[in-house]
Amino acid sequence: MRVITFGTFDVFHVGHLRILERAREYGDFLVAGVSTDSMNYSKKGRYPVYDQNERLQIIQALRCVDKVFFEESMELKRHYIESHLADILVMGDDWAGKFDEFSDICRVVYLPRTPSVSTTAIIEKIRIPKS
Ligand code: C2G
Repeated sequence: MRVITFGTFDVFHVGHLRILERAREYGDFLVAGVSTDSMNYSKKGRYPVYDQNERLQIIQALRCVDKVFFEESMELKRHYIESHLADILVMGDDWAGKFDEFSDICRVVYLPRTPSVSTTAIIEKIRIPKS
């Protein structure tokens, strides 16, 4: 079974690791789509802290990830699922219901997010207060 998941994975943390490890357990091949910097800019109005090549390299190096690619647009999800021959789409439950439209071509699974960790919280924690 081939599993696909998507994410920005900026300032990589244990919540990212856990979703990727759990996604991999749903099959025997995990493909991870890493969102591009320009996709982030158009979605959130800001660039990630780590650029897309750094984020891709980190995800690629993980034992639980078999293949990586750049996710250039949210609108291409159906194309990515099909072209990577994915049987199962796994996402964190902050996306619950959002990708149900793809259940005609694959199984769609939402897993609970790891509590108390996020890129935003880490950035806040290390931000040096301006004096
Ligand atoms: N995640 C998690 N636990 C956390 C934080 C994140 O399980 N504490 C999961 C999210 O639910 C998501 C994955 O880690 O499935 C990646 O999260 P982000 O890097 O925040 O990615 P996002 O901006 O949601 O990008 O096409 C969809 C986008 O590419 C998803």
